[in-house]
Amino acid sequence: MMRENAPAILGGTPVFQSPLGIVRPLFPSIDTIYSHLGQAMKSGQLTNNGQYVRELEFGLADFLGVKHVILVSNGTLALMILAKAIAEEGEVILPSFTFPATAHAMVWAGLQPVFADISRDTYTLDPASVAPLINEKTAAIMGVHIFGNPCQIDELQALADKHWLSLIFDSAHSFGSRYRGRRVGLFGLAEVFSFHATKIFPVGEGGAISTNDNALAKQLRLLRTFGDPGTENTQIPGLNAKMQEFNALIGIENLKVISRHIEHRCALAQYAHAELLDVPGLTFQKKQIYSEPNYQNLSVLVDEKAFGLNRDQLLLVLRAENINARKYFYPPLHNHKTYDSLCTLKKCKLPVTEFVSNRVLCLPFYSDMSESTLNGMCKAIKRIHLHSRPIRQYLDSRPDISKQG
Ligand code: T4K
Repeated sequence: MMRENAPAILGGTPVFQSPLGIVRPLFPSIDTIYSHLGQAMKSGQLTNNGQYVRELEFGLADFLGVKHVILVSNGTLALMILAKAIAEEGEVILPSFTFPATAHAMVWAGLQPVFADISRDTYTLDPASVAPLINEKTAAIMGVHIFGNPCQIDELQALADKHWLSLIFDSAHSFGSRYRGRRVGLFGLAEVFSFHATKIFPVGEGGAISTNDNALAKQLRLLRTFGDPGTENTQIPGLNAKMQEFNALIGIENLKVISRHIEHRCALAQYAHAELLDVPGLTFQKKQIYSEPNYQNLSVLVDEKAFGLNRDQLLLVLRAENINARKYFYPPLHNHKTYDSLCTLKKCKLPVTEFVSNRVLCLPFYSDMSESTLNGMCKAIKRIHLHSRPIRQYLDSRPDISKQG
C-alpha cells in the first residue's frame, strides 16, 4: 500500500494539518459592536431588559414571524421557565435522543420526563410512539427539531389537540429552519432556541422563547425577572434568566447575516450528501418533503457491515485525520444514570433511539466552511472506507486505541 494514499491511522498523511473542531462559531468583528458597547457601558445599563435586548427581541420576532420573543440567558433556562409557565406538575413526553438539557429542564421545573421513540429517518419524535404514552398525568408534549431538522409538527399538533395538551418545541438547534414555508418559532404553544456559542446563531450564552400567546409571553417575562412586573411586588417566584446587553449586541449583528449562513450550510450539506451517496454503509438524516433544515449539524449514520467499520471506529480513524467528529447524542438520555430509576419504573423501550444513537456521528460543520474543506472530509471518509479491512485489523490488534472511541 502506498503510504501517501493510506489513511492517517495506518501511517498516511492526515488530510488536515491541524484539527477541525466540531463547530466554529462565527462572531461579528469586535469593531462592529464596539461603539454600541461603549455607549451601553457609558450609560451604565448592561442588563435588565436594556435597549439592545429589546431591539433584538423585535428583530427576532420579525424574522421568525411570531408575536413575542423573550430573550433569556441560555436555552436551558428558557426551557425551565417555559415548563414552569405551562404546568405545575405532570409528565412531559419528549425524545431521549437529545441533549440532556431538554429533559433536565423539565425536572427542574417539577415535571417528569417520559421518553418516547424517534422516527428512523428524521431522528425526531415519532408521533406513533407518543400516542400510547399519553395518560391523565400528561401535561405536555415536547418535540426537538434535532440537528435543525423540523419535527412532524402537524402530526404532533393533531395529537396534542385531540388530548387537550400543550405542544412545545425544543428548537435549540433549529434557528432559521422552515416547516411548510414558515420559520420554526411559531409552532405549538411556544418554542425555545439556544444561542450558545456552538449554535448556528451564537451570542456566547443566550436563548429565547417565541410564542403567539399574549398571556404566556407576559408570564414568561415575569418568570425571567424574579416574578417582578416592575412594581417590586413580586407576583410569582421567578428567577434571574435575563440576557445581557453584550450578548444582545452580538445577536443584532448575527441577524444581518444568518440567512446567508443558512443558505451556505444547505448548499454544503447537499454537496456532502452527493459526494458520499455511493459510499456503502453511510446514510443521512432525512427531512420531510415540506421541511427545510438549517443544517445546524451534518450527521452520518454508519452501518458497520456495509461500511466496514462501526461508528466508534470511524470516529477514531477520523480523529487521526484531524477531523474531530462527535457522538451527538450518545448515550441517549434514557440510558443516563440520571434517569435510571425513571426508566426502571417506566420500562423505557426505545429501539429506534438506540439504533440511531449507536450509529450516528456528527461531522465538523461551520457557516464559513469552504467547499475544499468539506471535500477533504468526504475524501477522508471515502479513503477510510476503501481501507476499512486493514484498519479493522489494526484496531483489533490495538485495544488500547479502540477503547478511546
Ligand atoms: N436543547 C438542546 C437540544 C441542546 O442541544 C442544548 C444545548 C440545549 C437544549 C440547551 O441550550 P443551552 O443552555 O446550552 O443554551 C454543547 C453546548 O454546550 C450546548 O449548548 C449544546 N446544546 C450541545 C449540543 O453542545 P458540548 O458538551 O458538546 O460542548 P463543548 O464544550 O464540548 O463544545 C463543543 C465544541 O464547540 C468544542 O469542540 C469547541 C467548540 N466551542 C465551544 C465553546 C463553548 C467553541 O468553539 N467556542 C465555545 O465558546 O455541549
